[in-house]
Amino acid sequence: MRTQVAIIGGGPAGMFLAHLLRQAGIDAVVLERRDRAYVEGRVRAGVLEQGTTALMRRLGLAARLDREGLVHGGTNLSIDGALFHIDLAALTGGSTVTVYGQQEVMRDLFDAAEARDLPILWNVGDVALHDLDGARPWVGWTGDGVARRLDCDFVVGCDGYHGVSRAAIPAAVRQTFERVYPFGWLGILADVPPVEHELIYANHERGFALASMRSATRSRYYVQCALDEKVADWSDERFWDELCLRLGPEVSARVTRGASFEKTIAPLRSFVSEPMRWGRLFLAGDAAHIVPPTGAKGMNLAVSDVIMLGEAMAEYYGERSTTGIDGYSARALARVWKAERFSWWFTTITHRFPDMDVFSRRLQVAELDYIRGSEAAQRVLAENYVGLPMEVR
Ligand code: RFL
Ligand code: PHB
Repeated sequence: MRTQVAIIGGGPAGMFLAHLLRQAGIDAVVLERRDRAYVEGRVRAGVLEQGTTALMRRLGLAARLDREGLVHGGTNLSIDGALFHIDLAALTGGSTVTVYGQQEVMRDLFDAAEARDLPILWNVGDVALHDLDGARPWVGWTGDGVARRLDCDFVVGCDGYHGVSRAAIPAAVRQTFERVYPFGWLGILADVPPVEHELIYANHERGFALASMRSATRSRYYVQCALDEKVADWSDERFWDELCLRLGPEVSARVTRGASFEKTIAPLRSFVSEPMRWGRLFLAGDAAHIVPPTGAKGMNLAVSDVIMLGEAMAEYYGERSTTGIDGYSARALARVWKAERFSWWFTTITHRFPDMDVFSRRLQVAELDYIRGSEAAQRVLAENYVGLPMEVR
């Protein structure tokens, strides 16, 4: 079997890239370790930047997004129960974000892939990348117990943080940068109306909380928890009590409680692996970098990576120019590090750190109070939150 671009992983990075390449007339095959139901079932991102929604429109994937997505012109911060609003649209000259779950994005990507006959190989095992430093790379894998081979011009590793692609770059070439945070997020989904029509990022003495949503009737809430805690320790009642404490009496009086139907704990991490290209291998999305979810940047970063890579490949096949692919790593990393910085900063001002003394707490409170009172500070937050430009050259 032969194709132009072998894409490892059928998450947001891999599937957006597959659609971008198809639009540019480039052949690609996606190799995904799991099945469609599994990938579509993962409850993850909730907030799309304008660059992401624009790409969905450009790829003809936005019919449902335009009907069901919740456009937010603002967001809220809260400090020890006192809420204040950040008018994202007014501060950024009209930019908004859209609440539309990653599960919905995946469904739209897969439905369109089926309609357009984009080749996706499901349940592939033992993916191994070969001859990446030569002109004829190939991917080996097993399907139905049989060893198989895909020859290609390029391999793109879109296989997430736990994938195999990153490790195919020799250790002598690869540099990694990492911060692991001493806490996680416990998240639930419940079919109850959201407490507020926009999100609330809450810093409370007891820890961070986030009020988000998936629709007018489905809420997504998170509370910061210790890393050694177990989901089983958190009954729904305990979760709602803790959430309400952290949101403060005024907001929590409006919280509608209900049975949760999803409850998971996710660790928080900042991580970057450089470079994002080695020979004929390119990395995109979580395979190359992770951000803590506080800034809602993870999936959006995967999208900006593949926009850059899609342009670079179109240049290569269209004009036989290697300028784009040669510049990909530096160009992508410049944007990645800005999102890393923002996500790290937003996490540090909103979370309770175990080693925090009174001085650090006072600084945190002062920083949030400064944001509340300063339009300049709010603009910096807003510009980053709605997303830095995803350049289309
Ligand atoms: P993914 O989604 O991990 O997809 C990788 C795919 O590769 C497959 N795979 C393999 N396939 C073949 N062979 C192998 N050896 C393979 N190994 C792995 C996997 O099965 C999978 O299908 O990476 P991708 O595409 O880079 O996308 C990244 C995003 O999923 C991620 O950044 C976001 O979910 C992060 N995230 C958020 N992002 C946002 O933009 N906004 C948010 O509001 C937001 N909230 C979140 C989040 C992530 C969270 N968790 C649980 C980590 C909230 C949470 C709680
Ligand atoms: C979510 O709705 O899952 C969500 C929203 C905002 C974030 C992270 C997650 O910053």
